[in-house]
Amino acid sequence: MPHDYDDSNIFARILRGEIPNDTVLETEHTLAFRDIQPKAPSHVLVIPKGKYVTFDDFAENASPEEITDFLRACAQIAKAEGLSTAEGGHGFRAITNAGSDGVQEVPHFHLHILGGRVMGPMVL
Ligand code: IU
Repeated sequence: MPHDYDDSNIFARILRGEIPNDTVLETEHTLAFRDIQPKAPSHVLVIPKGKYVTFDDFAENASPEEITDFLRACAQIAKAEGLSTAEGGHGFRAITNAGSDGVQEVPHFHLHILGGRVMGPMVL
């Protein structure tokens, strides 16, 4: 079944410039901004500019260029936020919620990058 993209979702509106955001990084295919309700000292949402609903939609349907751009942007953010273990940081958690069982609130694929404190065990 194809993924139905809802053009009125809040991240689509951010991408169209209709709603302000606290941008951390923008590349050709990717936008990253601070979560408005941060769950950690560093809480960045990374989204592709393309219209992908979930992680699996993105992984299946995005171009290799979009996927590489997205992943490299994530690594750049971890570094810039001081979280990269390769740069002396203490690491981070990267998570994505997909669909109703994943409790995804915004139907535009996004990765949460969380860091700046010990995250603790995964809570299910
Ligand atoms: P989720 O994975 O879809 O559940 O996460 C959505 C996130 O988007 C959540 O952490 C919200 O705080 C965040 N968010 C935001 O940063 N800006 C907004 O305008 C809205 C939600 I609505």
